[in-house]
Amino acid sequence: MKKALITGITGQDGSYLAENLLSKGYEVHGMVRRSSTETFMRIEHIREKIHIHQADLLDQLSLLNLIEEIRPCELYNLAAQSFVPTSWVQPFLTAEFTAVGVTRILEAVRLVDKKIRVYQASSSEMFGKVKEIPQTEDTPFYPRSPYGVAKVYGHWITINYRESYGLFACSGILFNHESPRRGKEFVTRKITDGVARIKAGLQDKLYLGNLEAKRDWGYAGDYVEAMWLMLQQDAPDDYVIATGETHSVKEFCEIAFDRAGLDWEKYVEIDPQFFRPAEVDCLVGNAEKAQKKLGWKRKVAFKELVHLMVDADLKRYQV
Ligand code: NAP
Ligand code: F7E
Repeated sequence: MKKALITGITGQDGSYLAENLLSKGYEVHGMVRRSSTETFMRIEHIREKIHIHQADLLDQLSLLNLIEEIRPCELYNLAAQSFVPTSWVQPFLTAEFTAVGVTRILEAVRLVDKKIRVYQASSSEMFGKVKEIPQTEDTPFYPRSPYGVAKVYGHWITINYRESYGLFACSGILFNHESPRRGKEFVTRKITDGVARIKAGLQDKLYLGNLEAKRDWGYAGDYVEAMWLMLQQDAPDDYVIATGETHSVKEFCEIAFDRAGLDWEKYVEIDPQFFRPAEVDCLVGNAEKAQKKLGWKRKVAFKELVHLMVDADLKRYQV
């Protein structure tokens, strides 16, 4: 039985990846950091089928001991401080988790067993103020937040360990991917949760920032399959995972409110606190390499994604 270790298993992607690997027959191990209350909501339904271990990206020895104990065939490093606005408030912590944390994982793998295959969760935020449209694996980076800068470090240290030590380490440059399990601070889930709360009479308005920002939004369930595919290849490589379409926050609002029979313009208000010190205006990825080499294809289209997220939130509020 193949063993996988997932850091960030309590997050959106970690929970979908754990389900995906269980369905493929893997023994799934998840790394969680210690907190005063458990954050296992997303993995509650599979809690009995997976193995949970405590360790922290900040603590090198805990990572080394964990990898030595489990000896996974595959390691998916999904843990990170992943919310862009927080990276301006806590830039050092973001660098420790999201950048240097990657080196700690790679060092632990190098010392324990160089045959462990590693997936690093890189991000389209690395493209930031884009140098090329659409963005590919060869597009130069221009990150626009401490988060984006930290991810650039994580990307290059992954490549460096591959080239320096021959690790099977892949960097997946994933564009935004969403689901009903998305954290409520991210714009898509903030909108779909807001729609459901408005419909249920629990709030009157939804306060947002830059409605003109455009993103290439896909479904998280489709994207975790790409992570797995990268680690099944003969040689390690880096891949862009995206839909090739871009949509504005305003467009997302229109479709989401419409799904609940509401007119978005009556409810959405602009609040300057949600604007960023430096914005990423428009992202759109070209996933041709992943399509050709991995045979990866997204299954859920944009409108379908918005609908499934709104429907899940309406159901949660029973409206
Ligand atoms: P998420 O929901 O925010 O999950 C982040 C996970 O990291 C959580 O399980 C969190 O644990 C864990 N974590 C944070 N700091 C940690 C630490 N010091 N030690 C151990 N664990 C720690 O993020 P996601 O959306 O699933 O994204 C997964 C990864 O892909 C992240 O690296 C993110 O930056 C990257 N990414 C995401 C997207 C996207 O659109 N979703 C796109 C590109 C790249 P707690 O439960 O304890 O907080
Ligand atoms: O913002 C605009 C905001 O926070 C998207 C992370 O998973 O994807 C995510 O990062 C856009 C931005 O995601 C609000 O200004 C408007 O332009 O949902 P978001 P993100 O910053 O793109 C990448 C790929 C990652 O790697 C990250 O980990 O929406 N926006 N109004 C707003 N955003 C938020 N959060 N809240 C608003 O009220």
